[in-house]
Amino acid sequence: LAERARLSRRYPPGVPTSARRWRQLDRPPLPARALTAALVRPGSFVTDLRIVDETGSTNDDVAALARTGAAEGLVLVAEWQAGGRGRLDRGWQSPPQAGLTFSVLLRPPPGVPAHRRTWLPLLVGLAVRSAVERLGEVETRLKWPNDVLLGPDRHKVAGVLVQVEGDAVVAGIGLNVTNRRAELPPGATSLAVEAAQCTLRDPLLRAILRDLGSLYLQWCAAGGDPDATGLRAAYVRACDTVGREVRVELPDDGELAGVATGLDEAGRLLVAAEAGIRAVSAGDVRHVRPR
Ligand code: BT5
Repeated sequence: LAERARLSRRYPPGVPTSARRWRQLDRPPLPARALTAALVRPGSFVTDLRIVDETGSTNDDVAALARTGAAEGLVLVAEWQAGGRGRLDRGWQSPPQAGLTFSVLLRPPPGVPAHRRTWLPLLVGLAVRSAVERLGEVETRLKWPNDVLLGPDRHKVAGVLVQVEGDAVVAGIGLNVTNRRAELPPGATSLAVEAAQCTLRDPLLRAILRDLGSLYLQWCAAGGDPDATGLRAAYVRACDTVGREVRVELPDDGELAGVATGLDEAGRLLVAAEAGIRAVSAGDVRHVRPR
């Protein structure tokens, strides 16, 4: 009854909004006020937290806000995205309030050279991984460049989409939380499907933003150096791709087959192929498949 009363306060009768679709007792909305109180404080990494019921893509919205001069640390969370984006021409789909879909605005300081910004997708993946492992009490692996894998079949539980917008960088994160198997595309999983200890989006969002803030600020303080901060080593330890035979699909160039031997100083995957060692960057890769 209390839950029903709360929902009818949120969506009072006579408000014919699509919000009524969101009434799902097992998928409560994010508590905007409590989250803001916990995350937006003087000196915090998060400077502005906005939660909307619905949008096209949070990455598009934050990119637009970046163009108008919005400050670093702005976070936009959508309870549902009509046009969630993956890399290249792919999409990200998740039912309302089942997962976390949000974007964070970063403005790396001038002390971080542009060529080191390519570490950001990997840094964000590490932050999502550490938060999910701590709260979910599960073990995850990373698939280069930006997938977080979970469960015995190593299915994708989270994806990261980082885009550059002038001097700013938009880091988008999609994490499957209570998604049921039938609501997931092939090869995907969720924290609920894998029986993780925590399937509450509120603490998960807090933990991801805390871990992202601390990793990112350390990295900025080190001028983006991937070794001074231990970022390269941490990524390689967490990553399933390095050390494997892989096939990499390149949009223009066909396919590259070889052994992934490591990451170069820009976070590119080094693939030892017949023709020699080649570095592939996240933006140029369509797919990496372990063989
Ligand atoms: C990604 O792309 O994995 C990056 C996804 C980033 C999504 C977030 S949500 C908030 C922010 N706003 C946005 O518009 N985007 C970001 P990629 O590596 O290209 O993988 C995309 C592929 O993942 C798709 O082609 C599907 O096969 C698969 N996919 C789609 N929805 C999924 C889901 N919920 N869980 C797992 N895989 C999914």
